Amino acid sequence: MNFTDCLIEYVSWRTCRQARRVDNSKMKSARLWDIFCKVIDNYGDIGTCWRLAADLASRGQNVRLWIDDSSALAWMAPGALQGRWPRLEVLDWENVWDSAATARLAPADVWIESFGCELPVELLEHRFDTTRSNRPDPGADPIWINLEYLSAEGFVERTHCLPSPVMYGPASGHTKFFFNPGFSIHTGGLLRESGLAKRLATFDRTSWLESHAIGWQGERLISLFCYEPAALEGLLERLQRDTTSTQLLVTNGRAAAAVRRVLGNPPADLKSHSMGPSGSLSVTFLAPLSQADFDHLLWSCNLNFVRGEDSLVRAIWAEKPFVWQIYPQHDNAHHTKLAAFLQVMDAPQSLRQFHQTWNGIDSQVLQQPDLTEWTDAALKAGARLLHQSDLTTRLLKFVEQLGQAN
Ligand code: TRH
Repeated sequence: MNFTDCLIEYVSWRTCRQARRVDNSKMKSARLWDIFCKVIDNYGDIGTCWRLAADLASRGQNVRLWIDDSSALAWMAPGALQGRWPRLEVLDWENVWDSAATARLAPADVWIESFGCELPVELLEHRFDTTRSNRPDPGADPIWINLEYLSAEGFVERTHCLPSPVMYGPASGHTKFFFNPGFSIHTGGLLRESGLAKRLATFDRTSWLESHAIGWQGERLISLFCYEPAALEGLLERLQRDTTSTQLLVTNGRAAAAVRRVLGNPPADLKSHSMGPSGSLSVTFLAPLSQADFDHLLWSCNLNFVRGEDSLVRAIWAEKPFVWQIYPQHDNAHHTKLAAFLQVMDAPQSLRQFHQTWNGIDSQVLQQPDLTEWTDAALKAGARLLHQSDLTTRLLKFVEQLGQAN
């Protein structure tokens, strides 16, 4: 496709997008979705893809999650690898490359290519190569969605839903569509499953803490999910000196390793540690939690430190104050992304300053958290966002529109 063709396609798509409404009488209720996920590092890619897969399946869609390293699902979504989640199947990415295995599978109605993971050539050949005898029905090409990372920056609205024509390779001439998660009604929105409000309203903090063997005497609880912030030592010092006693609940993995380093690398089996005058700060190291229990952790705490995009969204829905450590990028692009998010949050100055220091954008002594002001900001932003429809609802509608246009 040359540049003029692209332009024509773009203009006709924009016009179409403004004019078309979903015809509910023609709505296709259940589709087969392939979600493709490559784990780069950390848990964000798999965490988001699994959450989307589970949410789609809970709404009656049939979903296959293709993933190159599914090991984290063992604790993040117990039963997922054993096929115990209805309408949801986890498949090994390596098999996508095996055209014989792929040919045996029913062709999907929708492809979700997550976070630029690039679909394997063999799969594209199988689906689009007109010379192949076993090619699935060419009239039923998949609706191809490019799922992007969450951001509050301006480009998210501008590029949401835009077509991205494929210019070369076996899929040349076909079109993917951007789907951008975001914080406004002109974006793809935020993942929020249907039963969340009810779960939150009936949550019992005391029993959850007991069931996880977290001894709690009514002290302030703070959760810690982070990378290796330079200000971590400053946080532990500040909490020790505070007149209010605190229990810091440290998540498994990089956060725990970072805290252990500050504590001088105590034995690996140390589960809790007290510091400061008369134990004003106690540190508890947690086992890996399921995504549901990760929510419960956030709901139990008076302040949550989160990192990456998926835990950020869960912190917003938790109705508690939170601090975000954004995933750092080499060119410091995350500074602009963080500023855009704080703007959307309408964050007070004290919270903006704390984020600057926590994210290493400045090297000030870490400030005193202002939980009253931060709680107010978190509740207001959460309430604003709750009024908007969730990501899966918007995605289903978008796919429906594209399906009707075909
Ligand atoms: O793990 P992350 O830092 O993921 C990051 C970011 O998404 C980043 O943008 C991306 O580029 C990079 O990965 C590759 O943070 P995130 O996004 O919050 O994902 C964490 C997931 O892990 C989330 O789904 C919650 C889940 N989780 C649990 O289920 N149990 C746990 O005990 C913990 C600590 C996390």
